[in-house]
Amino acid sequence: MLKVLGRKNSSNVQKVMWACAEMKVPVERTDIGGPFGGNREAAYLAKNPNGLIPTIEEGDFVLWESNAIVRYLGAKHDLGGLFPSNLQERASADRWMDWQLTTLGPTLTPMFMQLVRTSADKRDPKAIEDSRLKTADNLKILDAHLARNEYAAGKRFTMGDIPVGIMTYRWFAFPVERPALPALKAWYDRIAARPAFQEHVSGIGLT
Ligand SMILES: N[C@@H](CCC(=O)N[C@@H](CS)C(=O)NCC(=O)O)C(=O)O
Repeated sequence: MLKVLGRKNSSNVQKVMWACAEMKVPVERTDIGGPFGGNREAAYLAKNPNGLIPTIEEGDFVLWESNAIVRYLGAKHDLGGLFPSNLQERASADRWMDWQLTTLGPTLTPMFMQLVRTSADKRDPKAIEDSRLKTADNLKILDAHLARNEYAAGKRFTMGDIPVGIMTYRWFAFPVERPALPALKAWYDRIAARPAFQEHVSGIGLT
């Protein structure tokens, strides 16, 4: 069975778990990282020299980088579905996956670390506000796209919705002021109705 190494409240582990649940791929997940530790030990570093989660194992095959894992599993188990076979649809999905890793994630992560992983007395209000403003600016870009497209890659749910879907869950769960982004909210409501999202993202909550 496919092994997933990583704690279930990591956004990057959630990408893999959500994708597997969408495709009904059975998974054996082991808690690694955060309070569970294990990710700096030699045995883990031999699999993933970054010391980060997630890592997957399929027999002798080991893979890290969450979006690469989602692409690999999608191509293997749901070609033409979660992993589009149409090249333009696939490139659109890839684009939003890359944008989450390079653009949206780095602006939202400081706010997450402050509001969720830092005790109230140690928080830095300026870091939260900077992160809130930059994230809102980025989400305006996604909102404008979703005003013209039902999903990240166009007309249907694909792997392109997964990384941005998890970031958007966090954005709506934070106790902060948010600009009205109606297309983002309508898309998010469609995503949030999916049982696999409820099991692996919203059901886990902000922890
Ligand atoms: N680009 C990597 C980033 C992985 C990453 O930063 N993972 C975080 C959790 S979301 C991590 O391993 N943090 C250390 C820990 O959990 O102990 C990916 O997408 O897989």
